[in-house]
Amino acid sequence: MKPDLDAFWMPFTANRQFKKAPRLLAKASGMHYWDDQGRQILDGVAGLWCVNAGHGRPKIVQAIQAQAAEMDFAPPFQMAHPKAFELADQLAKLAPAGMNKVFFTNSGSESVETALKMAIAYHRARGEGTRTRLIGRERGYHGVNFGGISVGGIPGNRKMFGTLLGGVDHIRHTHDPARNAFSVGQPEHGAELADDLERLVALHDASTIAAVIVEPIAGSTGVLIPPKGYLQRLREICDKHGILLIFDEVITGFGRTGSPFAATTFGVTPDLMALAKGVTNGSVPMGAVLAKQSIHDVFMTGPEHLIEFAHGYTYSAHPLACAAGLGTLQTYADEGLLTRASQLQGYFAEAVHSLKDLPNVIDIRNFGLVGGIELAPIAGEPAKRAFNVFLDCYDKGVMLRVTGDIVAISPPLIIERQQIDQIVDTLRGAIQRAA
Ligand code: PXG
Ligand code: PLP
Repeated sequence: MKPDLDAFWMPFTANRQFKKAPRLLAKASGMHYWDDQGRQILDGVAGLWCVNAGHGRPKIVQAIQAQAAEMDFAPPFQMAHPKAFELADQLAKLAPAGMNKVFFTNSGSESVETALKMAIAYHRARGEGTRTRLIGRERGYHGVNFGGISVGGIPGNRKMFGTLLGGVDHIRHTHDPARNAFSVGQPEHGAELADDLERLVALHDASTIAAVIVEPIAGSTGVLIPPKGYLQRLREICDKHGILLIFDEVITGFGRTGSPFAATTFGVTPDLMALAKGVTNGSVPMGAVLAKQSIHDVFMTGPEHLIEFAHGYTYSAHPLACAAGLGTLQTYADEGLLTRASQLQGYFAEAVHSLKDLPNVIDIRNFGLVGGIELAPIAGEPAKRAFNVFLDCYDKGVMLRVTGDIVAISPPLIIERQQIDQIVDTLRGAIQRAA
């Protein structure tokens, strides 16, 4: 029995195309989905970069069920419940040293807005209220709210929505196929692209800049891996000018790069970190911002009965999300999932780079358990070749993501080697058929 598809205006979807040939998922377990016809589909993208421990994990399911029965909701303003503190404590222990304050949100987009507001308010609270400017990066994705699309660097996500947030500028992206195509892991060339921040400092003056926000690895715009030394250089320039560095780790968080966070993998500690997705394994919506103690402490002045940071969501630290988060972190710990990508990345890299000689493959990029395969567009029809590959793979039982003419792979971290082979073999056939 098919539902009536008319009313649901689907997010980031070609609605008319979809409704002519819907792809309906009905069930999920471990590495797989099943569609409404009972067909099994291997999950090559962890749902949407979020189901890092695989689907239907018992500790997460049980935690949500028990919490729903015990207490459905607790107001987060001037009230709280114990699991919020427990989860915050555990996240702080996973985070890079010093990032030990946790502010809960409900999505990556909300985490981004929260981090941007924290950055501006932080400077004001410490007496440098001129630092209001926010710097993003071309090809950045920071969710879909106004702050996020303003610092974001995806023209298609920005152009329909007016003048956006004022006082925003962008540094250059790091994608440089002329020098770095088919790099295995971090590209050699491009650390100097971080110096583009110096250009904006020279233009605007550091005294007007609050923060720079980047994804350590840009996911949504096609898996752009930071060149060797780039993030370190960005950190140095921020420090030199008193600018806060925000890492958007919505995709890179929770084991994707081989350690808990990209910050830990690349050895660069930001001042604020935006998280979501993997914090609950995608099971209940939740996001979080991790902040350095020193940032938090600036707010903790003034009369004690007054609210220090005028921000928060009705569903911040929602009991179901906190329960799911605790079950998720337990599952990651039990199975060593936050470092599993470091063991599999050699095999994964070799597998994805085996697609190198196929027709129209113009670049392959990888790090940890994330891969991007860039295809030459069909003349006059950008994004169509990769979309055809996506549809073909789905038809053959493998779910992937495409953005433009780039195919992204980011499987659950429980993946086995033969499942990596299945993804790559299916993709090989689809790329050949799309020639
Ligand atoms: N920042 C980053 C770096 C993200 O990848 C968000 C913020 C927003 O999170 P929410 O939970 O508000 O969606 C994301 C989300 C894709 C794709 O096609 C990626 C995301 C979302 C939708 C599609 O790669 N990432
Ligand atoms: N709009 C109205 C009218 C509200 O009362 C609220 C919250 O109380 C919101 C929006 C914000 O909702 P949320 O806290 O879920 O982000």
